[in-house]
Amino acid sequence: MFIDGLDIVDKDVHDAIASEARRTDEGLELIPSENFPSKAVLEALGSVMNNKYAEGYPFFRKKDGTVLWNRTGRYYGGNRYIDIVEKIAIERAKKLFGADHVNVQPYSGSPANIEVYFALLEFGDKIMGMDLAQGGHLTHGHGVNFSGKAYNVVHYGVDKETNLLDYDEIRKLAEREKPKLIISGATAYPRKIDFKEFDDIAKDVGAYSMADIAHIAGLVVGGVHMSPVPYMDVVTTTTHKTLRGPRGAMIMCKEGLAAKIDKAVFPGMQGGPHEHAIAAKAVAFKEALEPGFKDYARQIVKNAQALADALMENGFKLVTDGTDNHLILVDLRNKGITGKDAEAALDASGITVNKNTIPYDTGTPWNPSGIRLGTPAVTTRGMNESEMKEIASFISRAIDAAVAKDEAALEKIRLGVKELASNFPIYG
Ligand code: DSN
Repeated sequence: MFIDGLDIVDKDVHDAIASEARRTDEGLELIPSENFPSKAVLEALGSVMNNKYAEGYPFFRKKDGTVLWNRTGRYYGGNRYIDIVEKIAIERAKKLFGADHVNVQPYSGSPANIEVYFALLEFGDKIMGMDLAQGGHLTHGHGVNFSGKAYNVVHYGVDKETNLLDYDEIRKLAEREKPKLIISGATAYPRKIDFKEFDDIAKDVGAYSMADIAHIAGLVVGGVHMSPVPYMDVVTTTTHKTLRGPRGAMIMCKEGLAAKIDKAVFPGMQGGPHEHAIAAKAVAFKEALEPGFKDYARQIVKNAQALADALMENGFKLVTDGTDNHLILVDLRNKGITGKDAEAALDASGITVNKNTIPYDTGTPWNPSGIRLGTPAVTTRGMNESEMKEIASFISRAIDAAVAKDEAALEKIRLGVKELASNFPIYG
């Protein structure tokens, strides 16, 4: 039974998957939150670990908080191999980030963040996070999100002149508002974040500190961004962005918060953990512990800086005039094109980016004034600074062609992109 492959069982889905593989192979993925995990990660993800229910944990926590690693804490039988894998994932994650405690069960970044709030706060408590419109995340208190509805939110943003975080202003806001939790971390901030300063502010006003390092986790592991783990009460991250694992997330915390966090994840928010994803996380953590991962992380930043410089040479205006990390926020207002139209034109040229608001944007999230680019996926393919110059030239020509409504030029660029991409196969 069940021995036929996808091509026999479901041609529609098979063909769509094959087309998606071709799209990524022939194009350039520049969305900063995307990446290509290894075949080994994908193999674990598509394994029999998918089939098992394992509510609970691979350890038993006694009422007094003592953790017994030699006793299972599962509510279902048959979990001896699942326990092996989840324990490996936890141990590797702890080693990778130097964390006291790690919960590897969160399904993704948004659940992970909500789980932290659920663990540390009462509904209605005050939280402080970065405004989505200025580079934060939906779950950092946006009004349309659960975080903005269940909690009383105060937002900080970036300085209007410099577009940088202003820690004095953030401190003043925290002192005035006295939030119970201060969230740091961003999805569209091209500069380094001083997590120690955020933690100092939180401690001084009696708030919990939390960093969401979803975007930069791989850079933290690679030593090219400050780690918040030594300072912050809690750190969340997805596992699929710069960290280059499967889609998923994890929560790291100080030992004293471990029981609260675990209880908020299960049974507080989630049921059965996705053990196939946890197996794939374990594989990705092993890869990230290899010395070569640091070279990859360093190259992501070098590539982003080379791409930023080349874009500026091509007349693009960048928010903060450059980048220290993996991402670039382009302000398109001097180019006579919106983020939405630029995204479409680049897509037609085989270059995938996403439209994005820039700080103090007068456009809307659906049609903003910027685009967001990043280098993790092209770095994984083995590209370096010289390819970044070529990519900047493709982007510049595509934007000019879009403004001139020159579809033939877009097609020519697409062929050039395809040729460049063909030298860097993704899965061999
Ligand atoms: N959607 C992610 C991003 O693209 O930044 C954040 O969750």
